[in-house]
Parts: sequence; structure tokens; C-alpha cells
Amino acid sequence: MTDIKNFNVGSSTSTKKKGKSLPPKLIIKLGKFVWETMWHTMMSKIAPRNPSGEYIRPSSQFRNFISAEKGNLYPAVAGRYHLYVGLSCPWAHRTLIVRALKGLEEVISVSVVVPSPIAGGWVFNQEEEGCASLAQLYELAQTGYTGRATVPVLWDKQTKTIVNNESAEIIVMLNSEFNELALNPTLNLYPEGLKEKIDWWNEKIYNSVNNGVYRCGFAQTQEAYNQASDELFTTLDEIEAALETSRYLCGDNVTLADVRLFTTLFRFDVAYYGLFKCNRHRIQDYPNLGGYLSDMYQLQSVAATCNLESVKQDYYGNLFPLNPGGIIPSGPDMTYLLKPHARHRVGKSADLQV
Ligand SMILES: N[C@@H](CCC(=O)N[C@@H](CS)C(=O)NCC(=O)O)C(=O)O
Repeated sequence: MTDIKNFNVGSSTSTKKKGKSLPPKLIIKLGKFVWETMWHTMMSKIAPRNPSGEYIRPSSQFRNFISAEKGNLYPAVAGRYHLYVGLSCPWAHRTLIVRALKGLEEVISVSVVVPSPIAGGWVFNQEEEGCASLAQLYELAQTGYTGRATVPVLWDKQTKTIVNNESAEIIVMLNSEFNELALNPTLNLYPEGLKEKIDWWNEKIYNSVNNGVYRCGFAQTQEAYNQASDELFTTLDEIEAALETSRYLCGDNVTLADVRLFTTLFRFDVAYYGLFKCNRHRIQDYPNLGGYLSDMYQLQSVAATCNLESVKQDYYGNLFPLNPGGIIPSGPDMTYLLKPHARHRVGKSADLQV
């Protein structure tokens, strides 16, 4: 606790200019009022809320599809499409993983954007399409665009527009539409026979885990936080139980449901546990979830898409209202990601196993 006397705000020990300084109680009251007002104003900019203080994520606005079928408006061809991603972003990370697993590195190019506290959004390291920031790229795609300039963006270099900016849809396209060009065309992360189960997990995990951690971190009332935190840890318990007998969410092979869960789990102990107050348990404290996270991390080419330093820097360094001092924590120790995980005991070796 800070010693209020050090501020010389008119405590009884102060001998200077009696009557000119404010009493400590008033200073605290005033400071609290100003900070709370500012905090809610800033939070409403980064995190839209409903009247109960719950975080409401805006929906993505570009929803076109690339198709393997010739003659389509956006045909699957090599070299035409580009992905814009931020390394700290869990949604963008999904697209990098599916691109890597399918072997599409030579087919779809990538640029990494970085957060700029000055610009208040993502910017490019060097100009792209004549733009300095992602917001300008959105404007180029749609004049007068008023939504958020989010990553990932699937960009069409030919028509200079955004095909799609919804990660859940981009990964479906990358999985199925580029098989004629992919190095790993037989890998199917969304097989027909498992679609129902994958969709079931996706819906549950999106609300309470993927978006759930944001609902905790961006909650603006205690009730909204309590609700989000309860839902988050109830679902994590449910996943922990399912992973007792199943190597991955839907059996022995990795699916899109695992990719979507993984990018949140990977950031959990590093960012969400502390900054977003998701601190009932760490992922490494769950025997099955902890092992599952290491298992996914160690899959061929997944680790190369992961960047813990960017996660830490971007979350702690750029979400000012949640961390006004901007101090980046030194921990936690994440070496467990590289350790043997013993997940083989619950399922035979998967098709992606190294
Ligand atoms: N629904 C989108 C969400 C993407 C998203 O929220 N991305 C964040 C980064 S983690 C972003 O770019 N935020 C910038 C902003 O809101 O201004 C998806 O899954 O693709």
C-alpha cells in the first residue's frame, strides 16, 4: 500500500501552508472518481459492453469465401491471397496454424502487423498496398468503413479487397479449398463424419473460453466478471474430463476444434491468468489440459507459429486500461510446453505426430 503521507496532501503531520491542500480522504475520493470515469470511457473504446457491463464482441464484416471451384469470384489460386496477422492475436494465430499444417506457405503469403499505442491500432512495419496502418487497408477495401480494423485479414491482391476477416471462416477455407496447391492435401481438419462434434465443441468453447477470457478481462462489473469466470472454468473442467479418455477433442486426430482451443490455451498462463484475471487455475495445473497444450505445441510446424514474447508484450504493453503502468511481467516459466507430455497413453499416434 502506498503511504499517503508521502504525497503531502494535508495530513496532520504536514506543517506547510495550512488550509491550502486537500484532505487525504477527498484526494482519494476525487482520484477514484476521475480514474473510474476515465477507465469506463477507455474500456468502452476497446471493449463494447451491454448495460450489465458484459463485453460484447462486434461481429466481423467481410464474409466472402474462396472456393476451389473454377469460375468463382474468389478462386483458390496460388499467389493471389495474403494474410495479415498479429503474432499476439489468438484469432489470427488460428490461420497461421492451419496454413502451416496444410503446407500453404508458398501459396498464401503473410505479413505481420504490430500494435501501435500512438496510432491506437495495428500498423505495418513497412507500407503495404500504399497503407501505413491496418485501418487504412480496411478503408481501401471499403470506403467509409466504420468497424474495427481487426486481424486476421484475408486479402485479395488482385481486386485489392478483404475477402474475409473472420478467423473461424478463414480456417475452414484454408482447410478445404486449396488442396490442389497444398503440400499436405490429405490432412482434413474438418472431416464430414466429425463436423457435428467439432461444431458442438466450437460453439461451447467460443463462448466460454476463446471469447470467455475476453469476457473476464473486459468485464466492467463484478457480476459480469463472475459470470464469465464461472463459465470459463466450468468449460475447462469439462474439457479436462473429456481429455481423460481422448487424445484430442474429437478423438485421435487434430481437428479445427483443437486449433481454435489451442490458441487460447497457449496465451492463458502468460496473459489471461494475470491480465484478464482468469486466475482460478493455470493450464499447467490441469493434468490433461496441460499435457494436451504441450502435445499441440509439439505437433509438426505448430511451435514455429507461436511467439510467447509478442503475446506478453502486446497484451501487457498495449491494453492500457488493464495495465496503466505498462510493466511487463517476467514470468511465468513456460518450459513445460517443450517437455514430454505422456498424451500417447490416451490415444494412438495422430496423423500429424512428429
Ligand atoms: N472475430 C474476429 C476477431 C478478431 C479480433 O478481435 N482481433 C483483435 C486482435 S486479438 C483485433 O485485431 N483487435 C483490434 C481492434 O479491435 O481494434 C476473428 O475471429 O477473426
